[in-house]
Amino acid sequence: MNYVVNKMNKSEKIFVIGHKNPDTDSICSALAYAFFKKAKGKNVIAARAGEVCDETRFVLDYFKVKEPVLIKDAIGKKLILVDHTNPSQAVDNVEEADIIEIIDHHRLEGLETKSPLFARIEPVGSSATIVADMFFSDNIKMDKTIAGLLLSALLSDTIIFRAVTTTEKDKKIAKRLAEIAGLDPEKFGVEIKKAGSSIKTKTEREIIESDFKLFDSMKLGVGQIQIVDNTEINERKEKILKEMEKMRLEKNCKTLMLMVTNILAQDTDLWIVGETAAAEKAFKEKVKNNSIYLKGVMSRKKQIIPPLREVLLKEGAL
Ligand SMILES: [Mn+2]
Repeated sequence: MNYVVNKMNKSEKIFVIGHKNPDTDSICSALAYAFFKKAKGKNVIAARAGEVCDETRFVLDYFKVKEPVLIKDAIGKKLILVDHTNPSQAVDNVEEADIIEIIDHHRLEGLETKSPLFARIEPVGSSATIVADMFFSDNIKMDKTIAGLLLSALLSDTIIFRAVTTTEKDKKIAKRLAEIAGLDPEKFGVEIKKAGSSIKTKTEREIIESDFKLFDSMKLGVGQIQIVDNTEINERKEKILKEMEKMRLEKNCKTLMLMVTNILAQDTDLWIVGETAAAEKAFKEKVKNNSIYLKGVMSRKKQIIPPLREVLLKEGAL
């Protein structure tokens, strides 16, 4: 099926578009909302502001849907923004576009528009939740494909209902979408997340560097990789540790860590090379096989760096 191509009057074309570095919510909400507007007789085309990621590729292939058209510049275009409002995340020159609608679930920041607009912003787990709700309340018929796309986006953004942003409304809407699509949300959600977090094609260095931050004053480097199944990465642990030690020397760090974060189990296996004393104090746990297991820990910024910083401050190392 093709939800992208539109044969109506070119001059009235409206693009519905998500943010740059598009995630599954940005792509699938745009596709579904374009379908919704077309059902209401509007000439709306789904667009994207960048390349689709592995997870989204899996979803589009699964439902045999073509990716939305790529837009690199917004000058002079009529746009509906989904899944963002911040101009810094938007397609280039969004200030020069005519924004006629917004559908989003983030806080409002930094956007000015040329004219009054229709905006629907709700504190729910995904933009797809809002789009689905609009289909249901306006009685617009939704086929299996649209339901599947919206369900995928909802499951992706809420990390299969585990994210703190998940609401009762998300769960209710997901149930309805799953019934139409004929899918089991939990099982299908894991498939989506697996497809998006495979490390098969990544080198050890790429795994460590995929989300890596240096904390110069602490002589510390911390990477993070998000996975749904620890088996694959554990099989490569020795090689990854070796590469971590190499990187530690290159970057002149005392300690180098890799957070192996399982987003389903909601835990982190913290892999460590170099000095480990501060980490043992900070997390009140002995390092075994270069790791400390941390239940409930997912955030580097909130749960890893502050306790380490505190220990180093106490010891006068900062
Ligand atoms: Mn979203």
